[in-house]
Amino acid sequence: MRQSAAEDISFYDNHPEPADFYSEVIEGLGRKRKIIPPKFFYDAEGSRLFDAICGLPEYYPTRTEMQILRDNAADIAGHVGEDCLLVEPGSGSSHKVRLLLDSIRPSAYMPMDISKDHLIGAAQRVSAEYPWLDVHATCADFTEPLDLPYEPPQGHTVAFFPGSSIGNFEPERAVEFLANIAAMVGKQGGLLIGVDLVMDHEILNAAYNDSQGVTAAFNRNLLVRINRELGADFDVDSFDHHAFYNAQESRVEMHLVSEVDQVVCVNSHRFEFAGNETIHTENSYKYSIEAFQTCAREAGFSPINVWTDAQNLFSVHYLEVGK
Ligand code: AVI
Repeated sequence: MRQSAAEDISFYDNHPEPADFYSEVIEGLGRKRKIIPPKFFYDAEGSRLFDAICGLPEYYPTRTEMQILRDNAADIAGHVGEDCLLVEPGSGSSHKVRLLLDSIRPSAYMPMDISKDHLIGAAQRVSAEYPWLDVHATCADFTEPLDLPYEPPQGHTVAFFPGSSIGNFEPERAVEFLANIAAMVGKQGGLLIGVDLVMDHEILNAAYNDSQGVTAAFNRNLLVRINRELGADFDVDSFDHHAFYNAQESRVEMHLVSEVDQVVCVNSHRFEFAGNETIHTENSYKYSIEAFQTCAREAGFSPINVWTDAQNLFSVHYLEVGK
């Protein structure tokens, strides 16, 4: 459904279902190995802490990906081709796309996010900064299959998915997500995606255990949020941040570790923790170039090109549907 949000942008509302925070927390804490999905990190404070993580000296992915985009913008544009509709699932503040817009010169840009107010504000700012660009903001849950609410009169569609957010999906879900994107962009379509590489364990461990404790605060904020929003009584300080690279699974795991035996209530539900028992809060998978290309192929894409930094920390892939 098309609604005009402001003079300069078009707005489409797919009315995404909000996640059921309460049910997912109760279900996750009721498991033998307790888990809480990482999508719940991002309340206002969690989003602020994540932005702070992106600027930390140890957290190399953000600055490395941005440098790759900056250094290769013209070459990337050459592969993406002229006059595409550029769709960005999970666009947030639409920060990184600004590194590409002047080179790619898409016929239209479609930021897509579940948070309506944030989406509209960010889309309006892009529109004001790039007066030549047609902006079509879409409020939708990008993790679900989606038909685009707007199709350009001509040209192909390319999705942009930076930040290695693909790493926070379990591998089977990552392939499913890529297949949804392939269906969304259609036959002539493409995908430009940022993927964190497998590397030296020390660099990875440092990136998720920063010396200022910002990642620890980000992890613990999940419990602060559960206390506030779900009426729980977590003693937040009695849970330690624990993050480490699991080489066998090719992922960084984040956990919250109970320092002592304790009981926590979430509303009327009671959960027992033994000392050292953990809540698994995030997996961040790392892919070699070949491993990611295998996933992309399974999802119906062909690898076209890949750009990396000199230290081989991060990769940006361009994929096209079929071929
Ligand atoms: C959003 N995502 C790609 C980040 C990551 O590296 O997996 C989230 C994060 N967790 C701890 N630090 C950053």
